[in-house]
Amino acid sequence: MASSVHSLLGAPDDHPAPQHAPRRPYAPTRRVTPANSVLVPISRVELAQCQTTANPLRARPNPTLAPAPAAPSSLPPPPASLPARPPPPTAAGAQPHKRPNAGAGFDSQEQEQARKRWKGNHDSRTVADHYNARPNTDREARRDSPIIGLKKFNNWIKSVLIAKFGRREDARDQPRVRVLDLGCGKGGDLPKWAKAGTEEYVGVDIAAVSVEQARQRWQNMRGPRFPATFFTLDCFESSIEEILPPDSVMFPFDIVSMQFCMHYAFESEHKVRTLLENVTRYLRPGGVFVGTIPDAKNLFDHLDNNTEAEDPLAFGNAVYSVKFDAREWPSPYGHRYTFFLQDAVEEVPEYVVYWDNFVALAAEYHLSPRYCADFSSIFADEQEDAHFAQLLRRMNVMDAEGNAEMDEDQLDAAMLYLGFAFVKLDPEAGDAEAAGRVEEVQ
Ligand code: GTG
Ligand code: SAH
Repeated sequence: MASSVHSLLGAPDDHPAPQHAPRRPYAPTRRVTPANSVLVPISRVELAQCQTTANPLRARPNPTLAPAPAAPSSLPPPPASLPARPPPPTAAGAQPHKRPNAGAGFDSQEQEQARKRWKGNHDSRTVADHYNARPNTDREARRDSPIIGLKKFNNWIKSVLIAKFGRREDARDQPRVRVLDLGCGKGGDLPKWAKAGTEEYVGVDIAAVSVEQARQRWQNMRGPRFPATFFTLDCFESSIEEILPPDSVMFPFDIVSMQFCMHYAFESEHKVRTLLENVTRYLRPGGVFVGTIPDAKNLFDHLDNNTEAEDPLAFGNAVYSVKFDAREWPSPYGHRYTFFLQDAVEEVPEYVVYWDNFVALAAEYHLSPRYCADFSSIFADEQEDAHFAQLLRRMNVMDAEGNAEMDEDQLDAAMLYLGFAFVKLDPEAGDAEAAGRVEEVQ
């Protein structure tokens, strides 16, 4: 281990390098920060990243794990093998948990509370560690992202969904909305919510470093800012009641948003039920739950069309890869695959969302499906709308000639997803659909 570190960094001065070892000049080719940044003190967020994340690249290989099967040649460099499934929990509470990824700015009492809220298992920790370790590139560096076209396209899709469902339809003279953004990440959707006329925003995420970055982005937002608060929580294990202060739930939320996040919950029914509790707990009747997830049908179509591949459980291209544990799974929960997306998601375990099962479960929480469309349909339909067509150009998803910034590989990765919206029904107001469902489950 030590020798490999030395060969990368050069030997330290008190241990002169042997004559035969040529010194390597320090000449990094892919700097993340400008060359003068060593003179800038480490930021609170960087410090939290160092303290709270496990860099998988630094992990020693586990000799007991079988080597990963060879990936098809078109895939990016083969990722490490899947993390082993955690052992089933025992009555004693199983393994010691790593501390929650408490971010910068927490005092020790807050850290203790965050620790108590941390009930995550192995896969949740992998997800949180991954997102905590993702660098917060500035807008300029973002332009060099190899998937910048895909990111812009995703942002256009989310803008469309927010414009369609993130406004109050029933209050023309008071159209402003209170938003709960579960899995808010670094707050990439804050500008979209600002455009949608948000009155108040609450962002929640399991990754404390991302939460802190979201808070900073909100503080740096230009123009009039809506009030916003940010919290760290595992939304699939703990109740938002634990974190939301009484004044922030005095009025219900109009919108709950969950972008590129919900699929992580489908590890177990318990997690999905906790998520649905959190979505609906403070959502007003008539309020909307809007989100984006991988489209299971699309995933399986890719898998089934992959007949030439060396590994029948894997597919992908130069920018992404998907590798299933198994093609068939006996339950609508826990059907796991590992997802890699260049410059966004590195080897993170995800779970298939069986849509019909989810709709049935959501009905128990008075959520009625209003919209479900894959990204290619959303694109085909909404680009017909003059406002959204203009937005495609303004957000640089397409140029004036109608050429997309995405290449074929990014396009394929982008089209794996779907967008959805549910409305919360009100059984007490005699809403027949909701009342029927409630009777069914009682
Ligand atoms: P990210 O984690 O780099 O965050 P942002 O910088 O906020 O995003 N994405 C994420 N996941 C989990 C998936 C997935 O599972 N599948 C697929 N296909 N895509 C996924 O990236 C998060 C983004 O990655 C998501 O939105 C998805 O598109 C994708 P980014 O999109 O780069 O920026 C969002 C907005 O924030 C842009 O309009 C920026 O201009 C704006 N912004 C505001 N302040 C800042 C700032 O300080 N820095 C940067 N970089 N952007 C800022
Ligand atoms: N919604 C943001 C971020 C998407 S990335 C956007 O669209 O840009 C997925 C996010 O889900 C990550 O920030 C990750 O930390 C969060 N997440 C995953 N599991 C979670 C959980 N159990 N509770 C809360 N957030 C979770």
